[in-house]
Amino acid sequence: MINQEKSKKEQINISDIDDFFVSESNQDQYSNFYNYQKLMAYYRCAMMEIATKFNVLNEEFSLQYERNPISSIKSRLKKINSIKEKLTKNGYPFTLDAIEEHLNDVAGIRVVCSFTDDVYMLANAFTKQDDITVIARKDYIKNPKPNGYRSLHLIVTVPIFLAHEKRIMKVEIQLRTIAMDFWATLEHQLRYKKNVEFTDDMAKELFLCAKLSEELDSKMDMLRDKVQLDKKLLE
Ligand code: 0O2
Repeated sequence: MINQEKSKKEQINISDIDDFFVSESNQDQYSNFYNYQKLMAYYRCAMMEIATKFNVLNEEFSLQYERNPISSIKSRLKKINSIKEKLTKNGYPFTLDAIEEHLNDVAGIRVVCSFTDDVYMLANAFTKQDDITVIARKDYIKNPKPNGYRSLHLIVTVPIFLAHEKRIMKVEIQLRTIAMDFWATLEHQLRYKKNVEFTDDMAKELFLCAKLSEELDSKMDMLRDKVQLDKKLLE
């Protein structure tokens, strides 16, 4: 069974949008508040759609090979302050249109896989689906970031079907192995520790840890091949 973490619903108050939506000032504050909540609900629906697609692929694969390619699926919705910060940083107004047009990562799904090959197998099976459109693909596994970060990132659109309309929503998907996830989670915690200077030596140590995690993935891939883990149950 996949360990699935649901994104917690952010509690926002009307005062949180006091200074927002400047260019939508023809609307009253309550409409803005309601419309913001509605847009966030659409993003949550899009995350559910994507998570279901990966759950289905996992189910099919586990029937054929008696193992789960997915270890966990996590989803998160970007917080209102981070949304505002990112728009402001990139010179956009804080409006609903700007959120939809200029932000790719309001809805984020992280799929943690067992082996590196599973990342590519799942990404290929997923992006082939005819309701998915790939907007961008960044392969930080083949080309890791200078600090050692590895993951496969996809920005996609997916339709959501509401009672009276169909909406096309953007979602950022990060696919990575357990080893990649372990490194990225701890690196994030260490790098953003408040009141502690992150030195060059620490960055070097982390880079070496990233290399170790890469080695670990390669060794696990070799072992999987040796035990012929992915021999089909029924040919
Ligand atoms: P959060 O809270 O996880 O969302 P972007 O800023 O997204 O428009 P960029 O920088 O080209 O453009 O995006 P990229 O490189 O695809 O990275 C986006 C996300 O990948 C980040 O989101 C992180 O989640 C993850 N990520 C990228 N680089 C690193 C890294 O070096 N270490 C770790 N731990 N995670 C990384 P956010 O918005 O930074 O944060």
